[in-house]
Amino acid sequence: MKSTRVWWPLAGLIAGAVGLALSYAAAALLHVRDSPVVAVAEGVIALTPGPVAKWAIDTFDTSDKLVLVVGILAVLAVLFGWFGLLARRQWWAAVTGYVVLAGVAVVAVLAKPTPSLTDLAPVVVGLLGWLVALALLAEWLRRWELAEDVPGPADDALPTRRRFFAITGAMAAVSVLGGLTGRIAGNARRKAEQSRRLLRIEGVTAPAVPDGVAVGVEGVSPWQTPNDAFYLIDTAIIKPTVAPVDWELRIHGEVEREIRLTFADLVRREITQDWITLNCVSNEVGGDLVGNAWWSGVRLAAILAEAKPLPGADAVLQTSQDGWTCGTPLAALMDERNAMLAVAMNGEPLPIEHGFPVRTIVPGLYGYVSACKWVVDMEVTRFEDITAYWTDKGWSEQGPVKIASKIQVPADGADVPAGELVCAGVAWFQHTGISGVEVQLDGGRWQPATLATTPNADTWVQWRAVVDVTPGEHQLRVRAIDRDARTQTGAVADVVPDGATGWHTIDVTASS
Ligand SMILES: Nc1nc2c(c(=O)[nH]1)N[C@H]1C(S)=C(S)[C@@H](COP(=O)(O)O)O[C@H]1N2
Ligand SMILES: [Mo]
Repeated sequence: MKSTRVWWPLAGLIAGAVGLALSYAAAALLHVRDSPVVAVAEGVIALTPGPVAKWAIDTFDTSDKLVLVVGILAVLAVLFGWFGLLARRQWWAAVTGYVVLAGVAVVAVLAKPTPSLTDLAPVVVGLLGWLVALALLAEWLRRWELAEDVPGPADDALPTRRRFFAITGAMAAVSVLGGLTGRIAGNARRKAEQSRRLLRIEGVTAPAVPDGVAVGVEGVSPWQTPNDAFYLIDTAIIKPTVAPVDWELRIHGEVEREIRLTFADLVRREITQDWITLNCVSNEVGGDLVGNAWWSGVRLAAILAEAKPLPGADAVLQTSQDGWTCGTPLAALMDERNAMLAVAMNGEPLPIEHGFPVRTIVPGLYGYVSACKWVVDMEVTRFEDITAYWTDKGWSEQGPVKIASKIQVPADGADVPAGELVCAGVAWFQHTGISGVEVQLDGGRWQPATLATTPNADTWVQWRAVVDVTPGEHQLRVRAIDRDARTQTGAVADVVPDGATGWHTIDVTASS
């Protein structure tokens, strides 16, 4: 076997790294939000069928979407090695491989909302990087092979071998430099962070947690969820970084008057503020995809009234800067509830992850049909004429929240002392409100819990109850009652298509 043999896949791998690094640097320098690899990863997310998406939401922390990027890089590494092997005898096969990969990236980039020619430049740079790097490496590998073929002392091959290694080193350096350039130039995030830090919005006040909202049991979610503890759900790997000066919202479609709002236009209007609990349709019974914050923003009812929706319109198709969509009932945006274009969360400008500079918040609707982060477009339309991101994956067109309750203390599976056992947790049914919570021990009689207070019907409520447990194993259940005196159903439903139902049930072991 030729000693050059193992170097072909390595050359392919290094050429691959050069192309990726250069395209990453180009994306950063040209302010393209997604490098081609990230665009492909987001394309994979967009094409993921509903059941797989549900599994991924349950299985991974949503901030772990980088796993997908790493997976794509691993697949690429294998392909690059193979292309290197191919290049030895069939140069055109290797070139075809790179062109096909670039083609996949082009499709992913063009699938993004409002793609431009600039967005394609990183792909072109990457393809050129691959071809030039592989051509150079292959050239010197071939010379090395030829030198080895010449009969005589083996050291005849030494100069070409050295040359090949020098080029390999140079290519590796180019990859590292490209990567560093991308890191340093990719400062869109830093700029957005800076504009966020400097932003002061008149009328936004710090939250003051109302008296009496806590039952005072350790282990229950704090009534106000801090921003950095608030759950995160979105389809973006690289979060949109929109500076307020660059933000504009277009309201159009079936309206008498199209409206365009800049950030300055928006915050010049009257600011509304409220405590609102937001939750995700993908939250399992007992799950954590729910949080409560002090939201500040501008009421959508007033803005939409100025746009004057035409008779027959019943939906608003919202689109985010990264192309995510949701269909929201027009009525929920225009009735008396505090549906808003939110600009602040817990008294601070929205964190970038939560939709900076502007997102929608609608009390009483699941996030997937209402809470559009980085919102830039609202089309007044009809449900019969649209589909949206999650409805395309099998979720329901309408997503009113369902009544829910959970036990947080004691924890499921806990060992507890026998005797009087303090149980506590939260319950929510935004915009209808909770009037009671009941707990049940071992399938017995439902016992009323004590409720803390709430400032409105749009937030969760903490509850507390005491049950008497004998030594041994026990089962605890909770259910809530809404302000219209309807009791939460015990019928079990999956999160798909429109939210889970069933009583949260836990097991504990008591000992004396
Ligand atoms: N742009 C955008 N907005 C989005 C989503 C998204 O994927 N992209 N996910 C929605 C869903 S399913 C939920 S539950 C809420 C979650 O908001 P949070 O991440 O601020 O908690 O955002 C909604 N808004
Ligand atoms: Mo969600």
